[in-house]
Amino acid sequence: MKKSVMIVGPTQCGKTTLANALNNYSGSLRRTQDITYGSNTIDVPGSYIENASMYCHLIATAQTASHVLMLVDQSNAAEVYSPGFAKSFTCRVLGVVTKTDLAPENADLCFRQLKRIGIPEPYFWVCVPNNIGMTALKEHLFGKKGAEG
Ligand SMILES: Nc1nc2c(ncn2[C@@H]2O[C@H](COP(=O)(O)OP(=O)(O)O)[C@@H](O)[C@H]2O)c(=O)[nH]1
Ligand SMILES: [Mg+2]
Repeated sequence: MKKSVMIVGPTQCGKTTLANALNNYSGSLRRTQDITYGSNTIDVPGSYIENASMYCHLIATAQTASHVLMLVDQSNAAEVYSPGFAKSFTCRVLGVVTKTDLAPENADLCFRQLKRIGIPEPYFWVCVPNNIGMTALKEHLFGKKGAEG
């Protein structure tokens, strides 16, 4: 079975937007309360990281993932992850900063938050609507060939 990329982050941080881009899907955004399986992605609702009681489900779901992307929204850099949380996953964890077109003054907060979660560098700084940082992220996840489609 092909392994997917699991996307986690708080509500409204841009998970579904990023998932659609990684699936090369350009349809409308849907608000979901459930885990959404795309061709390459597992889009996890914000409630899973906003409630510590859901962490076990998150970790179980990650069993089918090649990578976990932990998103931090540059426009709203509130702390949402427990310190060291990235260490709960056995697959590779990547730190992704979303909405880098907004609130550049929060960039350093985002960087420090990813560090505190326990994610090693490099981090990926993206703005999906402007197609910033997406080639680098896709190449990292899918290789050069996979980044083209
Ligand atoms: N300015 C800006 N808005 C974004 C970006 N990515 C997503 N959004 C917007 O942020 C809102 C929430 O995005 P969504 O993908 O639904 O977030 P989710 O709740 O994490 O799935 C939507 O209105 C998106 O259009 C970005 O890079 N820049
Ligand atoms: Mg969503």
